[in-house]
Amino acid sequence: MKTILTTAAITLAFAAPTWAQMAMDTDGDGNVSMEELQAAYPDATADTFAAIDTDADGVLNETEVQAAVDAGILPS
Ligand SMILES: [Ca+2]
Ligand SMILES: [Ca+2]
Repeated sequence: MKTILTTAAITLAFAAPTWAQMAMDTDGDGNVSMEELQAAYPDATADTFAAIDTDADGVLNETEVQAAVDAGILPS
């Protein structure tokens, strides 16, 4: 039973950044737009968005959001 609980806790920890992305992606297209970022984080600026959008395609994918959470740019 203890092993099952530990595994569940680890799975939850790894899933958290994905939840952050899905919470922000309000139109469900799989990416977070500037508008969606600012809806979740009103203090986010265009500079913040550009810092997270490392491939500069104008939207934030799951990898970019997770990197931003890991770097402390976005709260997890
Ligand atoms: Ca979206
Ligand atoms: Ca991007």
